[in-house]
Amino acid sequence: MPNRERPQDPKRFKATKDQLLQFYREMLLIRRFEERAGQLYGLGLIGGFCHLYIGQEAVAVGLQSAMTVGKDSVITGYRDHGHMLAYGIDPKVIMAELTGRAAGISKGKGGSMHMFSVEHGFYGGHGIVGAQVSLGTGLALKHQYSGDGGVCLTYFGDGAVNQGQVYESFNMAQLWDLPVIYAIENNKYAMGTSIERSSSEPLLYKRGESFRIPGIQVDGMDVLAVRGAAEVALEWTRSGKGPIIIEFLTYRYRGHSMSDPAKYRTREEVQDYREHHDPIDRAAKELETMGVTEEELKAIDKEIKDIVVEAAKFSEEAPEPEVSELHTDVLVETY
Ligand SMILES: Cc1ncc(C[n+]2csc(CCOP(=O)(O)OP(=O)(O)O)c2C)c(N)n1
Ligand SMILES: [Mg+2]
Repeated sequence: MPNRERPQDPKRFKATKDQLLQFYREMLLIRRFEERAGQLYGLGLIGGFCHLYIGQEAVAVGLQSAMTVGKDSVITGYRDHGHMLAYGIDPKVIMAELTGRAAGISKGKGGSMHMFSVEHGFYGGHGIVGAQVSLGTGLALKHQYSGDGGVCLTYFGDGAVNQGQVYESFNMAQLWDLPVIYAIENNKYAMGTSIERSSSEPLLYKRGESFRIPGIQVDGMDVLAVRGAAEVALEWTRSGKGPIIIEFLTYRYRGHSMSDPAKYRTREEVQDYREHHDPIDRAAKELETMGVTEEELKAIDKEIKDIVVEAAKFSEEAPEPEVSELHTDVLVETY
């Protein structure tokens, strides 16, 4: 019988000081890592595409904090460095992948958009908009089939949401009660196209209605609201009720990729988000009310900067892949 039950309304997560400090640290790591990646790109050390996650940190950090590495799986598009950092993957091997070095997580052959770590249950890193939705639904089928209790967290954007394969996936996921959380990161733009220009139904959490998939909308600039929604979604999927959609209202501060003329939005709009809705500033203010001092926050900043400096140094000094690696990992088998 089709499911008509609704998930409960998510509540803002009541974090302890230590939990919020951890979220703060992880968001700051993503911010500083991405800033450094932007600089390395400018210096010509990173080739190809590079999509930064700056502004959206609370989504990956809040969601990943509720997942179980080793049991659950995660898949996303090309804006993937932040998700990997939030999943606890070593910044050094991510940065080395960006600079195309053999020590990179995809041996320096995947670059910014194609990073994987099966060990962490991280299945990429996909350049084809929307492709990760059907793949993520397949990963959920694997969890169900093998009875491993895992859930697949499938991220995609407000642009990907208009892709046809998304709806074929929704249909199957609901029909088979697959354990998948569809996390829509609505940062209001798909390259230079605003959601108003592209979507006849801009309330993206409703996109599962014709498949009877419940959806909730959450402030994606508030890490505790994100974590609260993650708890509801996990309870729903883990108890066998099938898929759920969460729409995160978020914003990217930088261009779509490093080569973006940014003519489709005003500076004032970006400034407003940076000044009034920044997820890291918000967490810092909340930590201060919990008794964390400015000095303690500065010490964390220093600690994070050191990690990023070390990752950048590693990524610049590590050797490039051998020429003999050019034809490896192209096909699973040799023909
Ligand atoms: C199938 C396909 N069509 C078009 C593109 C070109 N493209 C790359 S990113 C992008 C926009 C996607 O926007 P969104 O889903 O909102 O994700 P965001 O970049 O905002 O994270 C497009 C159209 C592509 N990579 N794949
Ligand atoms: Mg978008």
